[in-house]
Amino acid sequence: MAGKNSGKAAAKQADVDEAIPGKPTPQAPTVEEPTEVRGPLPPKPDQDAPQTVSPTGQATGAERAAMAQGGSFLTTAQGNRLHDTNHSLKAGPRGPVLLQDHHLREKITHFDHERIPERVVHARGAAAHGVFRAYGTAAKIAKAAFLAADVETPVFVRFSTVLGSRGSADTVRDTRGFATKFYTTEGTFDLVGNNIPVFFIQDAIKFPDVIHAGKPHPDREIPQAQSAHDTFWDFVTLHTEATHHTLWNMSDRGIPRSFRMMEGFGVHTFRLVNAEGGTTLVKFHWKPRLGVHSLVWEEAQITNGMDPDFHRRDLADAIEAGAFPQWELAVQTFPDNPEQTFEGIDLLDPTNIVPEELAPVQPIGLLTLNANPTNFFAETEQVAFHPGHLVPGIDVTDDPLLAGRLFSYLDTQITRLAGPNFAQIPVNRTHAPVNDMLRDGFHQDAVHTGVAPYRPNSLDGGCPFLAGADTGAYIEVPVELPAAKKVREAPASFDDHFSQPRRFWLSMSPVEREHIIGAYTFELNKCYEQAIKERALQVLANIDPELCEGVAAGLGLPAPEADRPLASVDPSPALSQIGRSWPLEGRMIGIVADDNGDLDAVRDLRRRVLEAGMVPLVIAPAGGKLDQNGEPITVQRTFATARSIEFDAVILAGTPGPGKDAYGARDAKAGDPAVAGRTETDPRVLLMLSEAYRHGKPLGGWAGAEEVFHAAGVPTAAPGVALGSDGPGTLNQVTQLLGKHRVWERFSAHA
Ligand code: HDE
Repeated sequence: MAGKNSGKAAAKQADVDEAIPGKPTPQAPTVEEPTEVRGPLPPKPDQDAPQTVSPTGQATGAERAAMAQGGSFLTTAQGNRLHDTNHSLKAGPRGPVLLQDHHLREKITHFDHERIPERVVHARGAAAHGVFRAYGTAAKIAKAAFLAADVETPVFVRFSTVLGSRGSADTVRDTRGFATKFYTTEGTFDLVGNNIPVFFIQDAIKFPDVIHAGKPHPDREIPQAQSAHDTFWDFVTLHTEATHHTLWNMSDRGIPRSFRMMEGFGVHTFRLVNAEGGTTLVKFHWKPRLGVHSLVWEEAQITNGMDPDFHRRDLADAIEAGAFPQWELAVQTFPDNPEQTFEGIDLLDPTNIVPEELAPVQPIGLLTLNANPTNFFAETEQVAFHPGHLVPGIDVTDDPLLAGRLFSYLDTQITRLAGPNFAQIPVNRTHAPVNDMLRDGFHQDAVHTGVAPYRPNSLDGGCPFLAGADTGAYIEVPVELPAAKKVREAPASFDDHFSQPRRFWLSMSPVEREHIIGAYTFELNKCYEQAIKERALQVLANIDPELCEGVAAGLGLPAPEADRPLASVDPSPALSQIGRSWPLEGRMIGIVADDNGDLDAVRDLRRRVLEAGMVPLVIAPAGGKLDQNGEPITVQRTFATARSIEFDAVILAGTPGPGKDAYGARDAKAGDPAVAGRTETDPRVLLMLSEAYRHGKPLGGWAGAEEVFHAAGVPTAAPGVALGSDGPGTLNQVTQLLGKHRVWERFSAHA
């Protein structure tokens, strides 16, 4: 319709003047309806909606998706067919390359520009597509269409670490990003959260500072993706508001077992608005169906070397296997009082949580991730989140950290995605109709029609019109603000930096406290500056003397006294990760096997592990198949490629009988000089068992397994070592143990 009016560009000036509001417009067309909005931009033919091989085996366009290109012939970007892409055009086979080789120039030029700047933070990430189904339980407090009962909304979720570069390892000690893009019918809503519910700073103006402190040192650019260095600890001990977030980072939350097994938090307090205009303050939570689980520190460090893509692989493998990760979206609700506090907790201070025991976490919908991205760059790398992408029914509060974020995300994409049109990139395209007046700019893909991208106008029939509350407009809540002076100050309530950390510490079980002490001790021992270590101990003394003394002992320094009264707070049991049993879907069970052993038992064990929804990985001296007489068993890991970190539990299956070499003889046969002539269990198997034991993982075996455990230094009477009489019985014991994630009794401080 806009195009229809373009002929009016030649309208006489007098007609235009008369169309301006306020002037009589006798000839102006009467427009009853707004211009037809155009639908979301369709994907380009070569950028169809992401397709993956369906995890349940129904391939949806898989053949096409599996190929890098469509069509039979290789072409240039302009569609000219090519007959050679391996030789440059030369003056004779040994002669100089000719400048006129347009294919060479196009190929190299395009390659030269393949990289874009990585994200300034959260550069390392992995993502998946999915669907969010609302329970309708939030409909009374939020009018957002996607929160109404049973509405299904497509989503794209990106998980990330914060400090590391794009190629850094996954299992570093760090906060994890948990950013969700909901493609709702009313426009895109982004919930850009983290796996830790609080933040280091209370005011966005310090964000460049905290990130400069956490990133590698500017001279040598080391260490990569680590907080264990002087500048980080310098910052967080000088800005004690960072104490709470730092404590969470030093807890097991800083090293999640899997993206599938971590919580997510919106961090800030948001304001929900219902159809009647009533408002409620809320904090958003994501609750994983598989529970909240972590690695242990040594395991995380080994993983960084053995499998730096551990979390990325885990997410993709689980989805491909059909073990779709799920989270419930939930809210804590608070009355929208003018003080914006709840039970004395300042809701505008992003270093605070509200304990679940004070404000229950109420589920409002279910997120299921069910498809891997088709192309990492197109989707995971180019996705652009923004906390300001809001829909009617969800508004922001005056948290000063959130205010800075509302500026930063849009701004950063302009550099990262080279211009202001990144909303047109397929993964960023809204699923709601678009009718904006934004024009031109780098990478403008739309061919806009009409001549009047301004309002009001007379040339495009006065369109587009503006919506009101009854026609789905986003209208900010008209919050009343107290009369105030313009100042650079924080409220006095932002000064309490220790009572919330103390609550967290008191809520931890003994083994979790032991891990926290270990983490602080490790990180501070990596610092060079004595003054920083001493300042850190003072901060810890203000949280709790046991914490401070434990770390001081590890640093070889005296423990200072608290320089203020310790806060009197109740623990929040919900903060502990230990004590419950959880589903085991997608857990990795290492099955150590050998041609020498009972392969029927190995086959049976594999089947039972699969039936329990877990993943069996057979580990044997060499690759290929284990095959005595029956159906061959595929070997997934050899003694050289396996390491304990990959498995949640290890079972010695079908141990060779007495007098036979257990797990080792075949290597010697395979001619591996490192083990030639060995007649004992391969040391790599022993290492795997002793590591798994040290990391609190369930171990199992039967028949001759006891001897192998002894050789590995694993006491068979220790908790969590399941010695059964056969495979099924052993597996039963192992799965019981695994439901609690780890054998906590193995750590010196018991849960
Ligand atoms: Fe971010 N943050 N952030 N952040 N953030 C970015 O935006 C920023 C903060 C979070 O997977 C950047 O697109 C400021 C809190 C996630 O693409 C940037 C402040 C929380 C992601 C930015 C914060 C987050 C980012 C870099 C302090 C949890 C990754 C690239 C005021 C609630 C999103 C980008 C993805 C990314 C700014 C603090 C979460 C620079 C200024 C608090 C999950 O715009």
